[in-house]
Amino acid sequence: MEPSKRSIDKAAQEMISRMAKLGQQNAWDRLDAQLPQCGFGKQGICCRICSMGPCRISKKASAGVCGADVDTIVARNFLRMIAAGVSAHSDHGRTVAEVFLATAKGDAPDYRLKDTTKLHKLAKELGVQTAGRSTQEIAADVGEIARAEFGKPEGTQLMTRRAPKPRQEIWQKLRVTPRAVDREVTESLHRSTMGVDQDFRNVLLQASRAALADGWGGAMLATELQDVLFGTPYPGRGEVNMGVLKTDEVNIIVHGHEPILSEMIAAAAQDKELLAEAAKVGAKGINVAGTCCTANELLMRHGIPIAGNFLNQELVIATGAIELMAVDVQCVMQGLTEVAKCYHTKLVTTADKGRIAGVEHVSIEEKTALKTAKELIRMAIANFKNRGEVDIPKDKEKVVGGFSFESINYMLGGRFRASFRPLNDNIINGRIRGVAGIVGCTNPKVPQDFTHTTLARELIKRDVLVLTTGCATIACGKQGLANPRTALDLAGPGLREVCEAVGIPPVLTCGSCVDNTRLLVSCCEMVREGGLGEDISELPVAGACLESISEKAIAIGQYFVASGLLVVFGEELLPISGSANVSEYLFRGIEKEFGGHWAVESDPVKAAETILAHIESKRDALGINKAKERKLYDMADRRALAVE
Ligand code: BF8
Ligand code: SF4
Repeated sequence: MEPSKRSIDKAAQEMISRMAKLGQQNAWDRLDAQLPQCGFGKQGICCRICSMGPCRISKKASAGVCGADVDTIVARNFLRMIAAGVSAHSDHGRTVAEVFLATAKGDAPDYRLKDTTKLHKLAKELGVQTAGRSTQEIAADVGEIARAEFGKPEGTQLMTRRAPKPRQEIWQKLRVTPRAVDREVTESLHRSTMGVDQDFRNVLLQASRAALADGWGGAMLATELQDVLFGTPYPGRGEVNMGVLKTDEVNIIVHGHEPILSEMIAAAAQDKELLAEAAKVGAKGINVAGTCCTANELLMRHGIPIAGNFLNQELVIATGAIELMAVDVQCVMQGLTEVAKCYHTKLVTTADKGRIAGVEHVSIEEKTALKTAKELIRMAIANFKNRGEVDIPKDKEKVVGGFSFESINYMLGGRFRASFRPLNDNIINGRIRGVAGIVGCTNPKVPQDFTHTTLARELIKRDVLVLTTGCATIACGKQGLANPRTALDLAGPGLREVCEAVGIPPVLTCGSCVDNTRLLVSCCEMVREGGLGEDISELPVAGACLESISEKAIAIGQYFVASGLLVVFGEELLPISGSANVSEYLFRGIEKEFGGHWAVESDPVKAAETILAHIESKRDALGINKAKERKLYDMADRRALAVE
């Protein structure tokens, strides 16, 4: 297949061609080898939960051996995907909580609590006494409470109290306010095991509860604690795409998700001794770049360049310029091992829970993290001499990263009156029609980055402010959409005016996948600020992921939906089509309960229309599309008043 059909990213196309010429395989080639893929799996109608199976639903067999019908099977599979997605984000969150706690107690000497303002806010929220206590003492209490959220024996997730009251009441009424994260994951697995929960509606209610334990629990805690530990992101410049790799420096890629490792590597790369060692082997410096969500974490906080997103991970190695790739957890393709073997690249796993057969493992531990990071950098320096031919694509784009909830608040309102008021006002007056979150992955079934960026373009053109996370952020960055200079020209007049006044691009880079919780917090603030209804479900806001690969993306989608939002997904990427009842519930029925719902659409232009129609219907319901009749004073009115 033509490289241009595989990716719209020019650098990726170049590397895809190079790999093809050299006879090396990547995810697209392996997808080709898998075709045609199993139609039962696509529709979610195969079950291998017990050994009477595997069973699949067909014209011939309308039930599994146990009698499970198609609705039960599809719903159970959906629930299991969500439980897995929740477990991934939340295990990440737990690791952060552990390092946070160790830092507070002085047991992790290489980490610091960087944002004490946020720590105090969090402490207040969690009921931790701050008066007369040291930062360390406060942090220890916050850390204990946060860690307990994963496994506490009773009570519900504390972060759910951030949600608007009517939203909390909906969850209470439906009895889906999430309890401990571990409990929700465990119960999901239990309920979806053979012979337990066999009412698809009940199964799907648990899917909502488990997903909420992610969005308003594990993932939200991951973001909050990471901000305190590593600093809350504020806008800063960065660069994205393979052109960030250097021909004359030692290139190190950090890949995966937990900033626990990458933060240390980023810090160690500035060590004078190591820089001198690099110079000794003829390298002009040590260049750290990221792929996937770890990359987003580093860009957000330090402006460290991003080499690519999910589908770029193998391609960056094919540049021949990577001395070392350190990976931790999630979205790390085993295929990396074969590509790395074709080059001098040293692939190293660092998380004990994420090893790869045949790959060197250097375990990172909180007590000795910096030392380990330095060791890894030394391995990279020693490997510099083994470089062969190098072929680095030139492509890179400038981006502005670092849009946390706090920084958006600050940008909108200013230091002394940080506030979402200007955003709400501009939504009410119609300059901005609404807000859309474009999130998630890149999938070889879809031309890489195509849907994310087309959707983003379509939306900003129609005055919808776009917030991005995960690999979608990187996709938008690569196409110049996170650069105010290039992207503002693509925005509609209203959005452009607001963005120019505030000094932000029309596509905001909000971080990694766990940082989708920043979008939830922003929604809460929009409600709290007033004028846009009493609940998240009333907001002219939607989410989309048309290139999803991951169970995590499904968990995110479900917690957005259960929080009251519309979520549009790539059609073949939501494996529920085998059950008309499950589809009907998730596309429509769920809206009556939660106010949010799923939709599927693979064409990004049509997806933009779906989102826009949703936004306009919310605006109609709020009465703000009648702003002309009940007009608020605009600048022209104020000027007229002043003249009188
Ligand atoms: O958590 S966006 S491919 S890297 S799953 Fe993975 Fe998807 Fe990328 Fe980050 Ni999120
Ligand atoms: Fe088949 Fe039922 Fe066992 Fe699933 S649980 S594999 S449908 S017998």
